[in-house]
Amino acid sequence: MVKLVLVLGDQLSEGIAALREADPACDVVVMAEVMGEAEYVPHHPKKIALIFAAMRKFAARLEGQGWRVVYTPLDHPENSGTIAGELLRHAAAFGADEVLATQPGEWRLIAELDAVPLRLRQLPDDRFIATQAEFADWAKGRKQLRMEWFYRDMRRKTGLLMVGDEPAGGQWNFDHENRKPPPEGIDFKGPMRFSPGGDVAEVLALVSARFAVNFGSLDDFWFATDHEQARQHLAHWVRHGLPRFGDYQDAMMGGERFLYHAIVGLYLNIGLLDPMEVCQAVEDAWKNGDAPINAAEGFIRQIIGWREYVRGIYFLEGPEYVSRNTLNHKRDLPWLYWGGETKMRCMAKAVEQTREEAYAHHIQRLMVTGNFALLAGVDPAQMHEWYLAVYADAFEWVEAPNTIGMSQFADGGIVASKPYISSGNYINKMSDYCKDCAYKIKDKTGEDACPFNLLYWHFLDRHRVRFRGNPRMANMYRTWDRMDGEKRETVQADARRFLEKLDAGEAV
Ligand code: FAD
Ligand code: DLZ
Ligand code: SF4
Repeated sequence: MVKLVLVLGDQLSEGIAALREADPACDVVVMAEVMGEAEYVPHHPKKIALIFAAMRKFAARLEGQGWRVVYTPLDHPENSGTIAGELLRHAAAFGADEVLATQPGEWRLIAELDAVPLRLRQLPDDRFIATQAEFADWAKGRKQLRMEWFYRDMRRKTGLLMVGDEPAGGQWNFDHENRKPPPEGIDFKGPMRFSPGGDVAEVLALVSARFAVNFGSLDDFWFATDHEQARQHLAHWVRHGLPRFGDYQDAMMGGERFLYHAIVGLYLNIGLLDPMEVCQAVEDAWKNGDAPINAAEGFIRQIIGWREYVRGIYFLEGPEYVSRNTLNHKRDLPWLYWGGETKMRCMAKAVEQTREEAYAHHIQRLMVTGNFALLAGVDPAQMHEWYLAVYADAFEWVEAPNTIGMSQFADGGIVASKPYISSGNYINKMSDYCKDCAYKIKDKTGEDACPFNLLYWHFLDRHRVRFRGNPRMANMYRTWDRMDGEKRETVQADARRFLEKLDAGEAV
């Protein structure tokens, strides 16, 4: 009997479990552009275009390999609008009674597939270094799920940057070398850009017509949309960007959107690149003397450490993880996240490039937009939806632990042992934003004081009961407690005034 083989928009890997299990001689691959997936959060138009264009090319690739593919474009007259609907429609058409799927990266869609009234098997997505069971075993009985310990196991498992049983370079982690402030100039011209060919242009026209109201610009679409292009992009970055990736990993510059970052998350997460292939390219560059160890280790840690770790957390913690709100933060997401006017240059720059590129790098996400939301007490669920919508690399399994856990501390400290908060000082040290900002970074109180300076103390003060005993935060509280009482009251009053303006929708 014919089986249907579901391939989702972020499962564009030839070796994906459902395809491995299927028989090209008789089974039918189902791929569908559906409003259900495109609309459940208001995805950035560039993200939708990337996924649709890459899906179309992947479908053609599978056909070239002899698969029978039924592909539903978004504007197909019989498009049912959901993945489940498309499976049912094609099951009836082909007389299929069984569906092979690879487990989606989101609980919502896992549940949707479970509810399809067909015999449907969800096979484990094994495009990762660690299985979900392996992560659960590692986590069992541990008081703290420290990424660093998990990462070391992944180094041993993959053999990446290992010399026998020892870490290459004599250390597991070179992070302390990867915190340089912004350099004078950047000698890397940024990611490889691909001009959209006819098929991609068609997708751009469709997305432009159907998602015109979504936040995000579709202009200058340059993403790779197939495996060959993604590999060219990777080779280009390994040669020109990797050598200084480590040094300036945390730096931020108003005129440089990409610095030395790899911009590979979007390709890895939809299957155009494979995590081991990416790490091996980086390890080879280090072995050949083309990249220093701090760059190679720093990068490989992100992929086999952080990326695998957050996936483990997502599946370990279950579907309700995304609604956690340990700090009971309730403020609505300020309009400035959708492009509303703001005088804060760091926020304006991060949001501007998010709108134009569907990209911001890690420190912009964590220490600018994430930090501001945490300090201001924004509802983490609304932050989660925002991050999931606006970044081309955003899929819930990777986005949610980063937002709910690492950035907003809404999981109570599973991912982060203390909240990632900072005053304006950190942003000033790591960026060139502050010198051209309407606010004064050195001012701690008053109309012109950097809002991060005000809100930092406001956060610590309002969460004193929870965090006072955290040894990693004791210094912060000592500094606050040593401050003159009148000054403390002024800081609090100024912070409250700032939040009132924010809530009133004023341009802050
Ligand atoms: P680089 O800086 O060049 O790093 C290389 C790769 O390492 C990334 O592509 C990614 O695959 C991996 N990586 C690095 N840090 C992390 C991390 N913390 N978690 C998982 N993988 C990591 N990453 C996503 O892939 N999708 C998301 O939806 C996402 N949402 C985030 C939300 C918040 C609030 C924060 C703080 C971080 C988020 N990240 C997310 C992690 C990180 O910011 C991005 O992976 C990175 O910015 C992507 O850019 P890049 O490809 O240039 O990465
Ligand atoms: C994100 C996304 C979008 C925008 N559109 C589609 C689509 O039309 N068809 C599809 O198969 N997948 C799409 N995706 C990816 C899914 O939402 C993704 O598989 C889940 O979020 C799980 O990671
Ligand atoms: Fe951001 Fe404050 Fe610096 Fe302005 S002064 S850019 S608000 S950190």
